[in-house]
Amino acid sequence: MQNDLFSSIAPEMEKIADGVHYFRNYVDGDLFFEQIMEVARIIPFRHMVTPGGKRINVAGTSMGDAGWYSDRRGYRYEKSDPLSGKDWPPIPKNINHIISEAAAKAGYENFNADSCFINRYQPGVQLTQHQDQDEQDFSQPIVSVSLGVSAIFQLYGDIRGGTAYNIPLHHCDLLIFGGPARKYFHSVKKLKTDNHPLTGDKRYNLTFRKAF
Ligand SMILES: O=C(O)CCC(=O)C(=O)O
Repeated sequence: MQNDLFSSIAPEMEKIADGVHYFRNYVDGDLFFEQIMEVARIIPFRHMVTPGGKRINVAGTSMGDAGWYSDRRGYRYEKSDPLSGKDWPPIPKNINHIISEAAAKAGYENFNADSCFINRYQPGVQLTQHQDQDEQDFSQPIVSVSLGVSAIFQLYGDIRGGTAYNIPLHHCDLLIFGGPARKYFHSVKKLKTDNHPLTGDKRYNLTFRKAF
């Protein structure tokens, strides 16, 4: 009986592939969502453009010592917001602690994010296939936290295209990819129209990275 009981309890962390670890319902959603609202109050979400001039449909803002940025000048990290001139709000220590602790559980000791890009998805919005390659040290993982409406995260391999491994990401889930998966191409499928009590029809994703 006891074995049945224990096997029905989901493990805290699931290894999906080499370098890819999934933590279901791991973070305190209210804590992370309040922080997103605070960041957005200081540096509002905006739609950036690609270096080719294409509007990015996922809206973004950042916190940390550096914020990921894209415009006609290219993809890069900026120490302050090029639009307002303001510094990005800092990543609160308690949030960074949660992120570092999860990374350590997945085998990434001493991960200390200096940048967090916050994505906001409206219904119908998708994130096209890309690699995260604007950071300096690829031995550091990417730690991603999802809030609100669920979405399908798609993980490919080192080469663009091919068949994706689909990972459904729900409110409060945390996903880490690093090591051999650090530069895997990935995308997010079109967000379905749905409603979440905390975020309404939106999905938010926080991507913690070591930029410098
Ligand atoms: O929204 C997500 O789950 C992924 C975000 C992402 O891939 C990125 O910001 O590079």
